Amino acid sequence: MPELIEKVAPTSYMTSKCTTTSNVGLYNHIRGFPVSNGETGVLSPKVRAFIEQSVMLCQPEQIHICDGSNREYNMLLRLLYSQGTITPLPKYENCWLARTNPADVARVESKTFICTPHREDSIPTAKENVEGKLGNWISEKDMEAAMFNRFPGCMRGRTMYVVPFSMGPVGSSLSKIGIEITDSAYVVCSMRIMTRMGRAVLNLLRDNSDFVRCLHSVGTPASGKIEQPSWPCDPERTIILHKPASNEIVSYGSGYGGNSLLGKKCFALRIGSTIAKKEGWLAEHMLILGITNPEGEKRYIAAAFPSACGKTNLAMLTPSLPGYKVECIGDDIAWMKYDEKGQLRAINPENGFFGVAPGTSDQTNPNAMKTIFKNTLFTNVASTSDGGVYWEGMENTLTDNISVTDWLGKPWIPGVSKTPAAHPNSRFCTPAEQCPIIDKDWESPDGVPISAILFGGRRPAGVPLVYEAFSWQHGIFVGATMRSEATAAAEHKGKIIMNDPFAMRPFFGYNFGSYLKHWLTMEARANARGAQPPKIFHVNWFRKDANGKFLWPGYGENIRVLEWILKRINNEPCYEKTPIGYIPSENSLNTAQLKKDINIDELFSIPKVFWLKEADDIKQYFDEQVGGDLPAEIAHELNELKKRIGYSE
Ligand code: GTP
Ligand code: SPV
Ligand code: MN
Repeated sequence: MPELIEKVAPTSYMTSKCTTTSNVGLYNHIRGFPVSNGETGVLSPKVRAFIEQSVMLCQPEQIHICDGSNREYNMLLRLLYSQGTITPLPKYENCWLARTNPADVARVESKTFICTPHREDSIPTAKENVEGKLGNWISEKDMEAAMFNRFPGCMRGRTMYVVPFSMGPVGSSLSKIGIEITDSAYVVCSMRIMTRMGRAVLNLLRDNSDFVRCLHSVGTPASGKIEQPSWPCDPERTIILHKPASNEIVSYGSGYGGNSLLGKKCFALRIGSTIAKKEGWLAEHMLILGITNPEGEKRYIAAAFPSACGKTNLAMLTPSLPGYKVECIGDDIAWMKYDEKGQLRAINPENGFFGVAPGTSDQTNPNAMKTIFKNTLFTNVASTSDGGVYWEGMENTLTDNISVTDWLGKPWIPGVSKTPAAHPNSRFCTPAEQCPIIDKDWESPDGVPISAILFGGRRPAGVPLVYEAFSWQHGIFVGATMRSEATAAAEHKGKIIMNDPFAMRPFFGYNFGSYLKHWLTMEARANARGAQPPKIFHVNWFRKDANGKFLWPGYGENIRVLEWILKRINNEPCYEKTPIGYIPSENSLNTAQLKKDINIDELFSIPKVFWLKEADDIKQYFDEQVGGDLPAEIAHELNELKKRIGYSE
């Protein structure tokens, strides 16, 4: 039983509010703190202990145990409205807009830590005098100190919500349970959309089984002054801590997305990847889609692209090619495990989409547009005078009689205002079941069979539209060497090209070198069951021409790339070998009815000078960032790549 919170709360804080220890009021108090909602009688000893410890540490005004009902959701929306956190969007059905404190708009990777006994359990050993970029480690002592400096009394005057949630369908053998304790009603409402939340989950825990302990507070600045009472936060002291050994997550200071909806990146990826390593499966930053070809053959594909690089869009793609059908299982996270036949199967552990708003339109992602205009919480988008939302990409929805208010609440004039109307990381939080192309098996407890894994990113130069890895091991090298332009999803500024292996750089729960070794074992796991692992591909929708224009139209046209991938899954000989992998052979990528000015040759060119430099950069990255933790197989793949591109030292 983890005792971290108990340890952090010194005895002086451990005094309960009520002076009597009798059972009087057992059903409406926990350690003397009033319970405003929920029965305490159904709490298992472990759940009760977690609440008791958190209550005594955080000293809330009252405790609300969430049941997940509509009544509760509506009550919390009313509360958020009365506090000025959200405003209604009367143009749509049950949609709301939250404007955050402008200092709390994205994940904060520099303040995210993994706590293990030894640094090398969490992160690779970077070269001397080089800043490690593959995660941050914190010692147990420092984690305790960080908590002690922030949490005692942090919920005074606030309600503490207890949010029992399931990642994956309630009761599925692939699902995992967590409890998030938070002082943010916005977080509760978002968790209700993004996870299966409420009484059914508490009931599952009645056998006193374990769960992931998630403690969250939006915090209060050390000065005591809350800048924006409608969005309390403490950006200066924001910290996100994970302790895989005891399945604990502690997050302080931010109410935004991946910082505060702890089921998502913290649990499903960081803690999830450590559990997956132990249990022999994979927890990945991947969308899952189903694709049916005109002959009626259906395959499922998983794809890892870094944050804000196109997962939601690909997961809901509207094919431009006739006869194809795409269905969506998930847009952000995949948990994948082999079945007894050696078939990799994936579930989406989430229940909703927390998707990037800007760029979403009837032209780019019509299925998202059909999903998000009911029961949706928007954050940091712009609003319109007719009670709707607006963001970059929705230009053609504006008419002369409609005025726009930007994400900061200021008037915004199209063509005149110099700043974006919506924050580039503004998001919609919407129920997955509302997606018109949600797959009929999206909640299947057994998951769906995965036939191919895609890696990709924003590569403005040098990287072709698609290539196939030569082998599983080469595919892991391709994942390990992924790079992409930075986006607004985290605090990085500018469009620098960053390494983002497996699109997991901000989300590894353990040493990246061990992660690669774990991936390498997945081939033998399939072989041991008489099967092969899925084929691996790399895609790049973002290559640009000399004028900085995208070479590829992307979005619905990406079906052409998926079609070629389907043919390769069926082992059609529609490829040619290049130094970096297999690309479509002449005429095997369907370009019928594509706009004439698309330069396919440039899209697929593999410039030697570029790849020589890329190989150098990869070598430097591995040497500086991964060092002795790099598996020999991956170092070997780099040497093989160098040989193929004609590298001489
Ligand atoms: P996270 O939720 O942060 O993990 O991101 P995501 O990978 O789901 O990204 P998303 O699909 O929301 O895309 C982010 C941005 O990329 C949006 O502004 C899209 O319009 C843009 N985008 C997506 N697909 C394409 C494409 O095929 N071509 C181009 N040019 N842009 C795209
Ligand atoms: C990402 O940044 O990859 C997201 C959004 O999916 S957040 O939930 O904020 O992490
Ligand atoms: Mn994501």
